[in-house]
Amino acid sequence: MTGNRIFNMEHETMQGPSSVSLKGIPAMRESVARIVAETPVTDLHTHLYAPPFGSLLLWGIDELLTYHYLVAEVLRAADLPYETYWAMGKREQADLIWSELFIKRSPISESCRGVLTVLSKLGLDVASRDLEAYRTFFAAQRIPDHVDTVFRCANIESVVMTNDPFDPTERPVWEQGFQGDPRFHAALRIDPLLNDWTNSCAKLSAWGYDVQAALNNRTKAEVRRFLSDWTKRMKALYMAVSLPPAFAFPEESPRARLIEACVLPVARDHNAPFAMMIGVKRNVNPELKLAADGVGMSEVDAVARLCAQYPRNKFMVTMLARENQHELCVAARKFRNLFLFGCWWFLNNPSLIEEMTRMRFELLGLSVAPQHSDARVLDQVVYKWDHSRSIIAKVLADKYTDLIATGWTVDESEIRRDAARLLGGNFHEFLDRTL
Ligand code: RAT
Ligand code: ZN
Repeated sequence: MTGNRIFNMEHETMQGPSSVSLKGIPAMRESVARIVAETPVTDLHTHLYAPPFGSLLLWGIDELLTYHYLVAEVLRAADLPYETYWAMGKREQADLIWSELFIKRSPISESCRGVLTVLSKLGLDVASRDLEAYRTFFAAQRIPDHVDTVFRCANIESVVMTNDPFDPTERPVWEQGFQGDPRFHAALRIDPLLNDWTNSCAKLSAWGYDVQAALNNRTKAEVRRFLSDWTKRMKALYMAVSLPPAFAFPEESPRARLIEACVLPVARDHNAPFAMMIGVKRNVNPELKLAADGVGMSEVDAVARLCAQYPRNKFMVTMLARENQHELCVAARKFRNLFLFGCWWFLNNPSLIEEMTRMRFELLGLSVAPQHSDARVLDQVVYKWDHSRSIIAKVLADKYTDLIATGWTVDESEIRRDAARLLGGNFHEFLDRTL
């Protein structure tokens, strides 16, 4: 072989492997891919904000490049002290990430590839590798028009935000009476309350709630009032928390006692699910700041005990460790009040999404929400959903292939119905369900 062969789109040939020779299967696969792409999504967990939240809504190329998933990657690749990176301005950090992860090496990681998918879907010339041209494009966009463009491009109907009443930047927007935006639903995020009761207790007290560090009855009633006030103020679809691998229930800890005495009763009153995202080891390497967190195996039994003990509460659960997924699926078979969602964070990679989606379909049929985006930057929903949709379509088509092999028939209206369930319908149905 001589020279440096260059591969580009013009010369690419796409021939998918087809081990199935049944007549009609290739046409079915095409229909599934098209229908899944055409089905609008309700993205049930993101870190996006509606435009009135101002600078909390991140978007554009420099935000895409400095996504914390890529920060972790650049600080492996680049030979520079952590503090040098953190002392840089955003644009300079983005330049470094572009140079180290896209130019000096091929951008094959899922987070790098995601940036390219976004650029390509927004109509930019990825082959040019012209970062300044991308900056010029984004500088010409205006929020909220850009929100419409991105939602259209990702075919998203609405997203659920992550709303933290303890966040000093976000809190005032709610207090000033943010009236909501049908494209951005709220979720009441209560990590500080459950994972750091000592500091949160002081804050609640400063905000006029009659609470004390000792969780006496008065304090519990006041925490319930706080949760209820914020659920109503935000019109929150659910309450949510992220939890460490060591999460246990029941337990003599403030967290478990607050869940039992405050979170679950308020959730029941509002018929709202309690979402638990379990398995994150916070701050494994503090030098990485937002990118500092890791993963560990968790106790599925803690989830099962909650579901068994509180059959009238609804639980949404995602776990971060790959090793927990099978046991979690089996737990969901046992409890109708347990709804599994998403391939969270370090699991949001094609090989793992495919494995998890296959396992969930095989054990739970269509009764899950196979994905959420976790997008922190508006434009990311374009890649997160493009990549996930094609995997969901592939696995779904494999399952239909198996059905067709038995003599069963599948028509387009049924494919449409199933896709609508997976990309939003199941979530809405679970929200509406009364147990
Ligand atoms: O996926 C992420 O961006 C993480 O940093 C976390 O925010 C995680 O998804 C969470 O919600 O805690
Ligand atoms: Zn998240």
